[in-house]
Amino acid sequence: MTTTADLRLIDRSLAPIADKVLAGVRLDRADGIAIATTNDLLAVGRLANIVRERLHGDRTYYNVNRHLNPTNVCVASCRLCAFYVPWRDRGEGWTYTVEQAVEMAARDVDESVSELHIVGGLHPKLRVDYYEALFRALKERFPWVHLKALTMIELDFIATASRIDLGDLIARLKRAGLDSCPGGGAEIFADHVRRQICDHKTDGRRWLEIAREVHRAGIRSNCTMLYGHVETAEDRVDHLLALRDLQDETGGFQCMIPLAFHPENTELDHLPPTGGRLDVQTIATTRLILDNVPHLKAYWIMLGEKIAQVALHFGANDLDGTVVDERITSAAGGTAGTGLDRRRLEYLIREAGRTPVLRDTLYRPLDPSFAVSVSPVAAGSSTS
Ligand code: V47
Repeated sequence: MTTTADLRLIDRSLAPIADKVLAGVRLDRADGIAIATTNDLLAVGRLANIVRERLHGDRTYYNVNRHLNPTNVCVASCRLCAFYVPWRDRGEGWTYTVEQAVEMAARDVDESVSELHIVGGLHPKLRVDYYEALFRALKERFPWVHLKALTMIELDFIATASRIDLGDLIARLKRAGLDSCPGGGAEIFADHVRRQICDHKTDGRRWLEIAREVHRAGIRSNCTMLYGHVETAEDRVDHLLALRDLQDETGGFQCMIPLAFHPENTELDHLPPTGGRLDVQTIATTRLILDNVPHLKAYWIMLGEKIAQVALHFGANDLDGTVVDERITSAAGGTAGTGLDRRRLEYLIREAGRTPVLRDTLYRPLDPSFAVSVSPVAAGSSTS
């Protein structure tokens, strides 16, 4: 059994935190700030790895998924975002009809794909009936595919634009085929940060309220944290604590995804991209503070293949999926590529010394023969 002495801490002030982690005692805000700011990066990584291996052993999950973005027209104009086209320039963006969206999905979806990840801009003309029709049409064409769709921000906007109650919206979308919700749009909950990076967006308190309603309706969701812009370590820890409180209440979050800010082509392009130290220290801090969300994703699209591999030893137990047509990170200067072959994901996991497990969206292991990849993206095509 590992003891605090075995950890050979360079930063001795981490010893009481190490004692707690080894004893399975919950960490508090001050602990979070200490682990988010210490220079003893390897100690933080070792601690997060202990928690990761306690939960998952060597198992590292990935899925075969596709992204679908029905529109990039958005009225929110977030400074952090390079994906959107503002409403006044909507002619320069795309907005698919239901038929076009299904055809876009059909380009890339076959029997190997278990999940469609569907998010888009806040388009004032796309109301509840559009999303109901979209989900029904997708389910009819691809009945085996799990629809992970609409962030808390989109749900809030669609309910308002459709002039219906949030509870009714969720119930209608669920009947139409919504299976779970992705974690985007959480950014950093602190108002002073949101004012600088996404001032017209649903605020942090409301994001949490909507997630609570989604979970109450029996729908699981993911959660995210966008880091590496104007926020402080305290803001990150407070964000994680707010998610932890809600998870204590609902148990509805299945996976957390820390998202590395990409500044290119955004209004925040004076900021540098995140460095490797912040990336892995944020993964580790997340694993240690957010102790009640089972899965932690190192999203290879945002981290790049190599940092994502290292993150598998700093607390992460999932790489996300094959994706194929990613548009949000690539618009903001992401260089990791927009899709990976399943064999490449398995290679990255094995090369990191872990055991790949093909999963569905709800983390049920799939028989590997389920998804013999016929993805058009060649193995090793990533530039990272
Ligand atoms: O909602 C936007 C963020 C999110 C930028 O739930 C940016 O399984 C970095 O939420 N730099 C979309 N991030 C991605 C997302 C996600 C990805 C993978 C899996 C899951 C899941 C969710 O990315 C947005 C926003 O929070 N974002 N612009 C940017 N420039």
